[in-house]
Amino acid sequence: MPTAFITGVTGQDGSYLAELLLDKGYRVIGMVRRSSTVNFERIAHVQDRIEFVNADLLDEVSIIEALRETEPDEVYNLAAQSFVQTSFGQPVLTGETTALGVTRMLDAIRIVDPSIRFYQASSSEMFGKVAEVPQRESTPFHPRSPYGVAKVYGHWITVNYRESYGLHASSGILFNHESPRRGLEFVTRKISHAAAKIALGRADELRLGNLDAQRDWGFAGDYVDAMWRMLQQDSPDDYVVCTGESHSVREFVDLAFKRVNLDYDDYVVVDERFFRPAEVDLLIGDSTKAEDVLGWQRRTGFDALVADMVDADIALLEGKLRAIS
Ligand code: NAP
Ligand code: G4F
Repeated sequence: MPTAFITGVTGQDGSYLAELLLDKGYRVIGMVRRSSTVNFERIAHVQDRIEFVNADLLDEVSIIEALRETEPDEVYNLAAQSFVQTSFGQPVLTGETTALGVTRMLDAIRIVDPSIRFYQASSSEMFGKVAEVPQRESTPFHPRSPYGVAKVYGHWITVNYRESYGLHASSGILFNHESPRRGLEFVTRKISHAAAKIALGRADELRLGNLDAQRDWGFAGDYVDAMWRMLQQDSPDDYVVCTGESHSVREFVDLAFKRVNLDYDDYVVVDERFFRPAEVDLLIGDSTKAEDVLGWQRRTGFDALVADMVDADIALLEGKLRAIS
């Protein structure tokens, strides 16, 4: 039974990845940082099958100890300060966690057991002010936020440890992926949750920023399969994972409100507070390499994703779901 070690196991992707690996028969270790309350909402349904170990991306000794104690075969580094808007207000913390945190993980692996296979959660946000359309593995990076800059660092330090120390370290350049478990501050979940609240008469407006931004949105449950496939390859490499379709925030909000038979124009207010100092206007990826080499395919389309998110938020608000899992 192989052992997988997941950082960020309490996050959206960590919860889907833990499910996938448990289903495959892995022993799953979840690295969690200390907090004053338990935040296991997304993994409550599989919590009894995960072994938890305390460590923090900001503290390399704690990571070394956690790896020594649990002896994993594969490490999936999903932990990060992952919200772009926050990275403008907390750029140093974002750099410490999202950039240097990757070095701490890689260094801990180098010290404890360099045969451990490593996955780094890179991001389409690295393409930023895009140099070509669609974006692929060879597209140059031009990040537009402290988060994007930190992810570029994390990406290149992963490549560097692969080249310098021969680590089996791969980087998944994942485009936006969403689900009913998405954090409430991200635009898709903010919209699905608000559409559900308004439909149930518990809110009467939704304040958003740039409605014209375009993203290549997929379903998180489909994307964690690509992470696992990367670590099963003989050689480490970098892969773009995306749908190859782009939609605007306006299209997402339109579809979400239509799902509850409402017109978004009656409820959406554009609010300057949600605009960013620098924006990524358009993301659309080309995942040919992941499809050809990994045999990866996405299963969920855009319309189904929006419908699932709105339906899950309605069920949550009506008390039919205790938590989104
Ligand atoms: P998420 O829901 O925000 O989860 C982030 C996770 O990181 C949480 O479990 C959080 O723990 C943990 N974390 C934060 N700071 C930490 C620290 N100092 N030490 C240990 N753990 C820490 O993010 P996600 O959407 O699942 O994304 C997973 C990864 O993929 C992230 O690296 C993100 O940047 C990257 N990514 C995401 C997307 C996307 O569209 N979702 C696209 C490309 C790349 P707490 O629960 O304790 O806060
Ligand atoms: O949902 P978002 O906050 O996601 P963003 O910035 O694309 O970042 C996400 O995807 C990245 C992959 O490309 C990940 F690496 C990252 O960790 C994260 O998961 O914003 C999407 C778009 C932006 O253009 C934003 O300006 O929606 C626009 N937007 C418009 N109104 C809004 C809002 N975003 C948020 N969060 N809130 C709004 O009210």
